[in-house]
Amino acid sequence: MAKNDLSESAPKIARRQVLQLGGMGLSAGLIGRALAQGTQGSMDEPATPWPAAFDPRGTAPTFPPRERPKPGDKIHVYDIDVTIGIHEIVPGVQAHMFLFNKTYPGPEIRVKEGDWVQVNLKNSSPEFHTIHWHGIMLPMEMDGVPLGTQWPVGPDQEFRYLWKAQPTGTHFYHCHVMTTLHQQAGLIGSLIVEPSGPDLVQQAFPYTREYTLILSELDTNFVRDMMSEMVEMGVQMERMNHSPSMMREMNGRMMGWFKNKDEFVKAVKDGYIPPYLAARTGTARPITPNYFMINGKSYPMTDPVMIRRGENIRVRLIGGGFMPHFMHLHGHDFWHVCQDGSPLASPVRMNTIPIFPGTTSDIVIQGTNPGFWHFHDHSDLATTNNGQHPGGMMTMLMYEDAREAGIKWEEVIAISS
Ligand SMILES: [Cu+2]
Repeated sequence: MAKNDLSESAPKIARRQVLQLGGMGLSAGLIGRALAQGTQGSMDEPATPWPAAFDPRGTAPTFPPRERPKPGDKIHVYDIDVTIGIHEIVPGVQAHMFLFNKTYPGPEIRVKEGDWVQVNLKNSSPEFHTIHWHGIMLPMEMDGVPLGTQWPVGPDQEFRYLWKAQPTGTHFYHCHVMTTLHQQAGLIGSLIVEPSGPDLVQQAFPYTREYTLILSELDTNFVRDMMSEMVEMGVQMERMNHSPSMMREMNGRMMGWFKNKDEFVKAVKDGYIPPYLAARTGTARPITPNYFMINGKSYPMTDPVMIRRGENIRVRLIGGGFMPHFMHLHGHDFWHVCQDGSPLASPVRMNTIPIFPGTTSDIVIQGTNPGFWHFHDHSDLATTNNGQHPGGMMTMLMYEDAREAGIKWEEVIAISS
């Protein structure tokens, strides 16, 4: 059984001194031995001193964002197709959603820092889309903001994104058109930029497995209403395509976009009803999420996070929705090691981590307490499915070697049921 040495301070001080003197070669040997002896469970310190120092000058891009690929540069090419499809959140609950390559979340993009990424976005849906590369330092034209830095990509159109992967860390990508529908209803995926040099997290907490958890939420009623409205609008637009006068009327007013504020104010005075006023469609109402998901699934359909005694695992948490979530792990503390991709100046020990919309946090969980442990949003609304507990943004940290550690889950189940 793994030895928990949280309360023993003297041996750890000695170990830190040895590590600092010995450098990486020696520390790797020690880590191996510590694993073999099952003493890796100490939470007090990383395996090596945290190498990241606070550097106030350090936010400049490593590579010039506006440079172009040179002959011989490695380019990763991804084809991403947007369609409308059906996604199942839990058995019996399906929603029509926009999908990147027919999956929710979309396919993971994982490259090394400094590699070129080319994404061929194809729009096979009847709506407009773009892709915003959240956290990436790239040329403005590749940033994916509709009518800000690019024309939205219309039905049957294609757009090629090209950028160099930087900075290192956990990021994500999402459609930037009407995000309350398009991002909520499916268009999101993880984007991992691995360091080209040493991985600071790996050095400090040698980890053997990693997991990416995209946190999001969805109002199935809102999405259903908006999707039906969209299909209806598509029919109208098809008619408009054959009517020059209607096209003129809509010019500059598509999706609530105007050239400037004055024009918008004047239009409202002249009778234009903005979409946020209920009178426009009769369906406008606040969004009330009723499903809370990890990688597109609600509990009990979420995937468990697996660990073994003495193992370090890295968990990348992505705030992919529009609500904050507070991920709490039972029976353990963990280390918060990266925020928005970058290593913290010093790892922070915690048991509940807030994940705000648009942020990413990397944590390292250490296998110090064998068993089966809840890992969930501590904001209770988010642990429901349509108001019913348990459900939602919840998963389990499961020790693969729990039985060897003497945990008899049959007995636990017998006691609790
Ligand atoms: Cu979109």
